[in-house]
Amino acid sequence: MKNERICFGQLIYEIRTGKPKEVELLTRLKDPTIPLDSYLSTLSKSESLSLIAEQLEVAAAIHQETGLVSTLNVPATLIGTMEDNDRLKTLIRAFGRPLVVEFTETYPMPDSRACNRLFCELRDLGCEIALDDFGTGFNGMSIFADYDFDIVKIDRCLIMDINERPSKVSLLKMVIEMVHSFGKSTVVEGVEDPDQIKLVSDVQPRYVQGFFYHKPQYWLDLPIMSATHAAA
Ligand SMILES: [Ca+2]
Repeated sequence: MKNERICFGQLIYEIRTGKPKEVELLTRLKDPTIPLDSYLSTLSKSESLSLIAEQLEVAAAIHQETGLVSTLNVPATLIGTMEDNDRLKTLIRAFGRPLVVEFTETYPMPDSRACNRLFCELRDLGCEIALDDFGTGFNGMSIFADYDFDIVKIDRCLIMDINERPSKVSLLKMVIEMVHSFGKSTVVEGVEDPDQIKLVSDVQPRYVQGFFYHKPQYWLDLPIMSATHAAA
């Protein structure tokens, strides 16, 4: 059916143990001819909230079956009026389980006081707050001082070609150490091959995700779900 959504997931692994820690839920469309980004950009706030409600149902099923925490992409447009914030909080309060909420780095970022107030309220509901796609938004380093994120997800652009460009290893190391010095956690995104995972592991982010482990796939087909189903 046109515009019918499917929920995909990609596991996020802890570097120290090599075990899956969280699962990022991702929207896909059944009709592959519709570009996803333009579809998502046309959603009204109400439609974005419906999409989040759908993903929370999946997050609840995954948590119930595997204990894994889900991470959801929430558009920064929902950091708006008190009414928008309340609608988001109502959904998350009803969900009632631990959750990670990712906000993509945009330029310019919404007002830091409004963001931090919402982040604080979401934290009270059991959420951790992640900054998504760091390295693509041209906000500069002050973003870490101004915005109260718990987790920084480092965009794949910082590790692309890292095998051929040693200077990128130094850059990644510097970013990770700086983020950790602010007391925040790190996820490196887009790790694709064994050489990259070796280089990335050496600079010690907390978590990694990428094609090296697996491509995003329908949530019921995730390795962790299949293992649970096979064991059942
Ligand atoms: Ca994301």
